[in-house]
Amino acid sequence: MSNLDTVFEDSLPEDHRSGVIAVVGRPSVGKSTLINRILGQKIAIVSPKPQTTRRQQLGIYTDSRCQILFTDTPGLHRPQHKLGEFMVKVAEDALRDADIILWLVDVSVEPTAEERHIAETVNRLRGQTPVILVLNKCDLLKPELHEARRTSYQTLVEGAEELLTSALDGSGLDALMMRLVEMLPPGPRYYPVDQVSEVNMRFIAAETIREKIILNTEQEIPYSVAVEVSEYKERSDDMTYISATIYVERDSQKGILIGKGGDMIKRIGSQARAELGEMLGTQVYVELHVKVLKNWRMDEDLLRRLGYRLPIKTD
Ligand SMILES: Nc1nc2c(ncn2[C@@H]2O[C@H](COP(=O)(O)OP(=O)(O)OP(=O)(O)O)[C@@H](O)[C@H]2O)c(=O)[nH]1
Ligand SMILES: [Mg+2]
Repeated sequence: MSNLDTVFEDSLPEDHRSGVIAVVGRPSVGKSTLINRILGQKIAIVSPKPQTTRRQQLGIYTDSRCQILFTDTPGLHRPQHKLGEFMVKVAEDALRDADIILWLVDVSVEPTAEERHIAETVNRLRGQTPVILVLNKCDLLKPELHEARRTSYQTLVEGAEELLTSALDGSGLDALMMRLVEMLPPGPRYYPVDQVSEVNMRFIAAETIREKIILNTEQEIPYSVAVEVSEYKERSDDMTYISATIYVERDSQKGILIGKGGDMIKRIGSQARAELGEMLGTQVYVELHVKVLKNWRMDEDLLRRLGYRLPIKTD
């Protein structure tokens, strides 16, 4: 790095802006896809199945003018078990703590009763925080329906401006970023320029394995698994060893996850190994074990043991 670059890095422009943007909405509207796309890097797992994201996850966008801290959140829904309650609480906390709320909706479908329930949550918790209604998945919407759909979503939240985006093909994202920079308050850079998230490789490994399970299984299985990495070792410069336990709720789920002759667990392992290998630039060895932890989603103690803990608030 030249001296000039160093000076540029150290001295931020006078009107440098920063802040926290909570990305909230119904499951599957594209919250994680949007953040990954803006960051140009996969920091959160994505799947066509609802309730993929389970925790709050930070995505850090930095350029010379601003630092934007995106919080990806679990989809807001009516919880059916303790894990669901935890997920909704995480999203609600993120809403309360934000400088700006991005409320994502799937503009390719009409608002449902579920969406009206979320509108009620957003309106109740937002206080004075500005809300941008992000009409995502516009690539799936016929242009002649734009106006009608815009109106049906606009009526759900008072005084929100709205923007059409496609997190999949990137359209509308430059306009969204420009608007966010305009709206953010002046503020410092909180994280180093090259940091894009707060999670460590152990967590990324567990999430990557969970994503491959979600993509390869059906019905209850995607929702009934938790993944815990018990060992993560860089055995040499070109070899990483990862051992993980997949917890399921019932014996029958264990059987399905292992598959005939172990073919399902092998497929999950090899897909995770390929993705992690590309990410790490090393050979990766993934060892997977499946264990039954009866009804863990209903049990607060087990949830805590698996790391689903709400942060302790100091204020
Ligand atoms: N066509 C289209 N598909 C999209 C778009 N954004 C996301 N998707 C797809 O929608 C599905 C859900 O995306 P996610 O990013 O996992 O959604 P999410 O809102 O994070 O979902 P949860 O974590 O379950 O709350 C995936 O299959 C994405 O590829 C979009 O703009 N257009
Ligand atoms: Mg998500």
